[in-house]
Amino acid sequence: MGVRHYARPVTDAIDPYALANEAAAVLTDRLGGDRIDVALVLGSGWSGAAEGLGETVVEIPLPELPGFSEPVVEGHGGVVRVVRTAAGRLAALFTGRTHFYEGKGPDAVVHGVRTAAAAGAKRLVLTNGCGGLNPAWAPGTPVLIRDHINLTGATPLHGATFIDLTDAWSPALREVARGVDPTLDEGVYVQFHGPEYETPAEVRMAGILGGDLVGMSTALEAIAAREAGLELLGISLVTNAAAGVTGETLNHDEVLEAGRDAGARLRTLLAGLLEVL
Ligand code: 8IG
Repeated sequence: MGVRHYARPVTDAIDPYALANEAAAVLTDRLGGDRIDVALVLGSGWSGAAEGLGETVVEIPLPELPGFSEPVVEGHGGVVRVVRTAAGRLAALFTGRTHFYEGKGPDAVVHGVRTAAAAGAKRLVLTNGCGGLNPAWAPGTPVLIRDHINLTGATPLHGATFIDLTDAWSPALREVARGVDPTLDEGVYVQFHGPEYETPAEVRMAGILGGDLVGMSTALEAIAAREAGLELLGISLVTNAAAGVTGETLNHDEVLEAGRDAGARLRTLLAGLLEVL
């Protein structure tokens, strides 16, 4: 390991990787020294899907771990719950994520991912709520992320860290997911800065660029996950047709509602995944 050089100054003078190690140390300490096997980040509409995934070992409010702050979006829980899965593995479920639009920077956005990796996770499931470009995806439809387009202009990487993103979204894990639910479609996720939803023209642009799903998370986390060597699976819950696709207007309530309506399907999907991940 050489000295890490920063292209951007870490303004709070804290090494984000060291901070993730600290958070992981607190987490594994609470697990009696055990390390986790897999981590899941539960996005908009997904928190209900985390029920019944295993026996809770510990549940820690994220602000109790170094480097995390209180999430700002209603419907985001802000805890890490570690469950023992039916397969006997330890899964860390993160509810409540820090979004790029909060302005705390990419390191804050990916802190949970780095913490999960530092706590021993080898596999990561990123979920989100998003807008769908395909009119066939009714609100409440989960879609596997095949690839992403990062339109934030930002990266969680520091310096000349060249990370390969070919197959960043593991084809093998997508195959596993389709084994659990053969009806799952795939799509390309486009991360916008947010917090405003897209204009219809921006949604058309995303489609021209090859996107199928539009959202405000996940791509930056995916980059950090690949830097950390995590095997990555992504599932987007289409909570609304993207702006202009149907002519309906968008609001956050329908996001929460789509999650509630899709709850049973998402729970079954995550439970099935955790039997094999
Ligand atoms: I939930 O339509 C959810 N999140 N950018 N666009 C973007 N983010 C979203 C959307 C959407 N729906």
